[in-house]
Amino acid sequence: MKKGLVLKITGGNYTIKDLDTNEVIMAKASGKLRYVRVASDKIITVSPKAGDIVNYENNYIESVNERKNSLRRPDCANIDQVVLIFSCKEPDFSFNLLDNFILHVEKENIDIKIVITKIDLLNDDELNDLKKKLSYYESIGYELYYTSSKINNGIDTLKPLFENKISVLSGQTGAGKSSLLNAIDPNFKQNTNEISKALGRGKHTTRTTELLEYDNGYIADTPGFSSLDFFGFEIDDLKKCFKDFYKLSNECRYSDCNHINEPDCNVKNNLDKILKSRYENYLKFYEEIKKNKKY
Ligand SMILES: Nc1nc2c(ncn2[C@@H]2O[C@H](COP(=O)(O)OP(=O)(O)OP(=O)(O)O)[C@@H](O)[C@H]2O)c(=O)[nH]1
Ligand SMILES: [Mg+2]
Ligand SMILES: [Zn+2]
Repeated sequence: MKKGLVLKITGGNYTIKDLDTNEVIMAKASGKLRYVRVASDKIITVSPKAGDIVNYENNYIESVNERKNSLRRPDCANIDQVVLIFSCKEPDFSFNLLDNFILHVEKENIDIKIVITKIDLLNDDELNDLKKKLSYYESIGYELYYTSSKINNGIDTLKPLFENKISVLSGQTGAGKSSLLNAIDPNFKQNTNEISKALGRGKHTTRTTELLEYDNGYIADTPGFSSLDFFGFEIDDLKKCFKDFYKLSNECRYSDCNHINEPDCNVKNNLDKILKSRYENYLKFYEEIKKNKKY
């Protein structure tokens, strides 16, 4: 059996790269791989996704190798780092969506970097104001980068981040993921599209996850999202994945403290050091997850 890396999937056609010959070929998945198995409350997806190492023969994928990790949104496996792409304007920057994306990636325990795009659309005061707020994320361990693909600002600083890694660009639709890839390497020629003025967001220009070769690694362009659900989340996931809160929580009086109404909560005692929107988003996500659990 030959081994290949899945680069892209379009309508049941798999683009895979043979790991011995480096040849890129088209393949189909054998019947047994084309379903999703539900075991107790866990969903085990056995269909190959981008980033999977598969075993194949005669242009048919027969099995999927064990994954190091896997994301559902965007749909991708074996990721070394997720680079979250958020525009400072058009669409407007959203702390809620940023915290939500961080939560989803932290749940899979994958490294995160944050890139703020379209800085050409802000004046100096606006940009400094955003930087000040976002410095909170640096203080809790997330590297932050500011770029403009349009005026080629900050792009060179990003390039070394991708060496030898499978990186996934993920984030809000219309934030400029595909544009950023084209700025990093014009040979990528990814499709880009105006954001909708009426909806204030992107038009889902990128429809499918695609791994692009770069610097001994791969960068995945992915479809953006305007919101993310909490499917499969437990309150415990939330508490762990807000890693700034998690660090503080070992000094909460109760070990199962939710950091909401409990007495002697070390998170609440430190609210003056936590970005206000971050705690508010925590509360919103808490309510959402609880609501989902009721059904
Ligand atoms: N002013 C400005 N516009 C940008 C910049 N980067 C991207 N854009 C514009 O933003 C729009 C959306 O860019 P895309 O690259 O298609 O966004 P995307 O994140 O790939 O969107 P989806 O594929 O739908 O998720 C396009 O009209 C781009 O020209 C930038 O740095 N500055
Ligand atoms: Mg795109
Ligand atoms: Zn607490």
